[in-house]
Amino acid sequence: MNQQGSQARADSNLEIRTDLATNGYVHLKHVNLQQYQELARSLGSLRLQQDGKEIYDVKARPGYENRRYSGSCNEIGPHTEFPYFPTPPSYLGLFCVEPAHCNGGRTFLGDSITILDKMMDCERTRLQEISINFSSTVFSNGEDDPNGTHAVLSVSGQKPIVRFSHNFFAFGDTDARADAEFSPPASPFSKYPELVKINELFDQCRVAIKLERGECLIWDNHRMLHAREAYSDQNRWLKRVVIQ
Ligand SMILES: O=C(O)CCC(=O)C(=O)O
Ligand SMILES: [Fe+2]
Repeated sequence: MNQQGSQARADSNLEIRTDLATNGYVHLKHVNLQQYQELARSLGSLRLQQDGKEIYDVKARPGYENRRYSGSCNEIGPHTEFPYFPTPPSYLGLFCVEPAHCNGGRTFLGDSITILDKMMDCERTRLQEISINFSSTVFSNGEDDPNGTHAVLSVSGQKPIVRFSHNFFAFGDTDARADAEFSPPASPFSKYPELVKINELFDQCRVAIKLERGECLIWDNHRMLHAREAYSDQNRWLKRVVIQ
């Protein structure tokens, strides 16, 4: 690579980091898989995902038809990724190999700074006290425990970490079955109105992004909640990175 090329790359990397810090996410167009991976690695180390690899295919596949999960075409409610980890990944990325050629399949992002701003002081305090034993019956990478008890909002570090899982709060599993009963009486949503409020505020403030081929999204997973709309095109194919 010549010096000019590397300078241009450094400039654009700085711009991306600034956008990430300001908006909580970046949506980039005209990137290839290698550029996406390089950018991801410049932000941190890539964590092994449920298939034991650094780059995970978000694509419908047999066995998950009945799950609100990345391996299905189903809707997934607002969540942050891997809330059960002692420290959830800092960033998440999605690169589009094949868009959904149908209605649906948009990725939604909602900023917890905006959401928490619309809540009352007592509700924000309560979120720091609500301790959830998050767990998944699907996730396994052979390294990390898919169980962990954490506050929904932790502010002990340099910047707050939000942990949220509509699937877990409504159905008791971060990768819940699609036919699970909604909000059984003992569910966190039934117990804690603050969680229901976050869910409603997410719907009001979210941005909707339909990824096209060669586009990627990278977002701050401690700050942004994400969700996915149901779709029918089985060929929709994204590549996800989890950056620590
Ligand atoms: O399919 C999507 O747009 C996102 C799915 C998701 O929640 C994830 O891969 O973490
Ligand atoms: Fe997700």
